[in-house]
Amino acid sequence: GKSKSRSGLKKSSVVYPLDKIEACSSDKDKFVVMFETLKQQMLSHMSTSHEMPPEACRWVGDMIQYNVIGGKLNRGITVLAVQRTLKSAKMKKSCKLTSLEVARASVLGWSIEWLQAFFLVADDVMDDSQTRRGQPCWYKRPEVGMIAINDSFLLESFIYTMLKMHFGEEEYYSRLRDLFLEVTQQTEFGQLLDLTSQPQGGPIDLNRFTETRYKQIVKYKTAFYTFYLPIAIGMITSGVTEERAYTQAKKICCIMGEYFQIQDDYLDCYGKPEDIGKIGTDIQDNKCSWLVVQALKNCSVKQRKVLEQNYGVWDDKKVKKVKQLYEELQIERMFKAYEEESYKEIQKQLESVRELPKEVFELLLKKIYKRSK
Ligand code: DMA
Ligand code: MG
Ligand code: MG
Ligand code: MG
Repeated sequence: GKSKSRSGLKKSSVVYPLDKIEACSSDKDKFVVMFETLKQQMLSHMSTSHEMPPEACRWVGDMIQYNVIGGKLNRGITVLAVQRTLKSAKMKKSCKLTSLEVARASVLGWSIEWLQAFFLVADDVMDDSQTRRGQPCWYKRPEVGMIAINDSFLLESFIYTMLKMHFGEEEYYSRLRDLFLEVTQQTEFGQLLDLTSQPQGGPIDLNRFTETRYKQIVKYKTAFYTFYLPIAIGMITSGVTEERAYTQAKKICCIMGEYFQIQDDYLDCYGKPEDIGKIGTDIQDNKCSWLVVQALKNCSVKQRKVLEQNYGVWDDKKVKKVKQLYEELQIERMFKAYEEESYKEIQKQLESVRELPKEVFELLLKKIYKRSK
């Protein structure tokens, strides 16, 4: 039959492992089942539509396995939860998703996980990181090195292969694709602000670590792809068309994203590597972290000098001095207080949600509140 479109992507022949999905009880297990199918589809896209030799396919298969798997999958699984919540709201009773609905929502969930893998592979190169998800960063592997840069591009490109393969015929296809493109660009703007918050090579300018700058960095580098994207995807595929609903979702997601990145900054310094799967680098990397912004807001002239002389250097002794200063200023206690307060603030904001069921956001909030990884 007509199994190939003009672009060479197989569409009407797309098959979903529905039996395997039905055999799983949890969302997470169902979601994971879909991974193997997608990986195989991307590999056969390479070999069948683009004449890539077996060794190239093997490289990409290993690369996908290494970088897409191993995270918490919160973003991906959220797409399933949002889909179910919006279906229930539409039917005015609580309902389940069919296996086909689960499979298709999982493709979109995995697209976010692929996007995240793309960002992380590149982020680790740029941040000089050593480990990620409890293993060496991809670029740190001797056989990889700077090939990691092209691998990150490939991870991104597969998102659009998956979207077209599975959703190319939907009327909301272009809206979906534009959302991914837009969120990717926003995240890259955020990375730009993150990477250029200090002048390269020059002396450190602590005046640039302001609360305003901080908020802008985290909104762009984290909030859009972590919170807005999974929710907006669920909304698009559920047929939500009122712009007001998207605006409201964006607002709440930005507040939650700020909270989430402040946790990430806290964990960079105080998290256990065995919990967070990575070794912190924010002090060495001269990052505009929430911790340094708080330290600057509360330090004496003398303490500011300590920061000036020790922040932003790959030297364990200097890192230790910065951490000692954080001790003196009780930054850890300030974080705990912030966490409580922010949680209450988010719940207050949720009270005024009208355009969407509150559960959409509550599910996400429950997953991240007081997280240790
Ligand atoms: C996270 O920044 C943002 C993106 C887009 C990956 P980060 O460098 O703080 O992340 P991590 O702490 O995981 O390296
Ligand atoms: Mg990083
Ligand atoms: Mg970074
Ligand atoms: Mg971090």
